[in-house]
Amino acid sequence: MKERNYTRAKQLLVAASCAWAFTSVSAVYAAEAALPVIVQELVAPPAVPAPITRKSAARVVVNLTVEEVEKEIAPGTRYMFWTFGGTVPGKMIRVREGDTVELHLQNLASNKLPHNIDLHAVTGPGGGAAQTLIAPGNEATFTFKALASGLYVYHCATAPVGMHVANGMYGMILVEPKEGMSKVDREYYVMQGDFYTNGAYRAEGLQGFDMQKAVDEKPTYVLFNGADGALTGKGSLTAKTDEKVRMFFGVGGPNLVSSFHVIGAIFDRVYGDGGSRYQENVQTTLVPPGGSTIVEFVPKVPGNLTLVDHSLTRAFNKGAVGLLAVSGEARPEIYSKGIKTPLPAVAGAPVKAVAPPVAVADAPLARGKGVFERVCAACHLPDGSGVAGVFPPLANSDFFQERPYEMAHIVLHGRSGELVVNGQHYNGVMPAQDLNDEDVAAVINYINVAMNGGKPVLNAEQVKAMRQIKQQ
Ligand code: HEC
Ligand SMILES: [Cu+2]
Repeated sequence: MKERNYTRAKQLLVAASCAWAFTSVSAVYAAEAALPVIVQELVAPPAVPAPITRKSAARVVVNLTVEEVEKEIAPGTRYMFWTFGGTVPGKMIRVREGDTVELHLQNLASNKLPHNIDLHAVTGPGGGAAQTLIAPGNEATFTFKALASGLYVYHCATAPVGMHVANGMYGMILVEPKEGMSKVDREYYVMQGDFYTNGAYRAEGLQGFDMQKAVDEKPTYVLFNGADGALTGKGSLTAKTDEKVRMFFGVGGPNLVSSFHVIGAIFDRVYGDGGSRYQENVQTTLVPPGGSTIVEFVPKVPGNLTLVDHSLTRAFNKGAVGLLAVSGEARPEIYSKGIKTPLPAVAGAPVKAVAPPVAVADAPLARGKGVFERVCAACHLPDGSGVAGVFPPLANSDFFQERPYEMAHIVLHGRSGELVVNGQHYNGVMPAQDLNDEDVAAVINYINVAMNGGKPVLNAEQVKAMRQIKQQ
């Protein structure tokens, strides 16, 4: 008897909750139907979709296409990337807190593998992974509500997940708070990822994926936006002095944490972990794989600011370098050019090889040698032989010998972007060297004479003239 009553009560409860569920579901559908439909504009990184100006919820339709594409991972080195939208990172999605997102994932028929998407902005098991798992030649549609504002990573979650992510299958979705975000002058979208190729760093030709290196977490490349040099040379980010810059930075991984830093800038605000609160006046911020940060700062003086993972061998030996080229008026009260003078010689101590200016005519090569050892040898090595794939040789350099005179431009203004020396590709960043005209002439002449079998090619007057012309 007791038992039957209990069962009856349960039946009633089920019936009641069904009725409740029915009305509330249809109410929800009615509300959803009323939402304006907006198709998300998708732009290639480092560009970002436009800020949201609307003040109410919408149904945002996102059409993402999974594309397996062979592209350059470094100059002369190719790799088969798996992507969301053809780019690494995948195209950024931008919605408003409370929006309903209708995500269409297409797996192109020309692809070889099944893929899916797990968005960290989703509240619910798997973040959409199960709903969107599809073989090539199919489309999956999945709808979710963006309940919480923040900057979220999305990624493929198809087994082996580490491999899909290592091949470039990640991107970010920004859920703006209801009240919107403060206005800035520039917004950029950068993601770091670790890549595992069969060959060594910058080994030429098409490279395959090395699962063992991935398991050992020993990447060949650590990159911003999927390619060595994606954000240097022609790809450099740009800003003007006093402009407010916002970077949406995330880590796809699959394995390495990033100590994200911009050399020459202090972040005014860091929305740590891509969340709602900000910290002020930050130098370096830690971003885990599958995590993000929003940094804001205002460059005050012109010059190149360098984006790095402050685990520095990743930056200088594995590719995690980018540039923000800042233009504008110099402000010596904030950032001066500096003065360098030799220390007075201590009695009895051996005299340093830096010759005083008056002795130039007598010993120009000695002066050049001194500059070389003090300044250039740190990167190009004391014998000028360079570091394969990273710092080009200055000794016996065909590039140098072709136009030794013009090399002064490189010393004066710095250089980034692709470069071929003795048949080997380089794509690094050489900072402008803060040297006076005599020293620049001396070091170029020294390199040409002592390391390339040439003759002196220029004097301080000519360097002075070259200083006025900024080449790119
Ligand atoms: C912080 C490291 C660093 C320092 C210091 C440095 N260089 Fe470089 N240099 C580089 C890198 C990296 C490149 C390649 C740039 C590129 O890929 O565009 C380069 C390229 C060059 C090139 C053109 C390529 C070649 O091999 O002929 C010349 C010339 C050169 N540097 C001269 C100098 C001289 C002279 C000095 C010292 C006054 C100097 N560099 C100091 C890093 C450095
Ligand atoms: Cu995948």
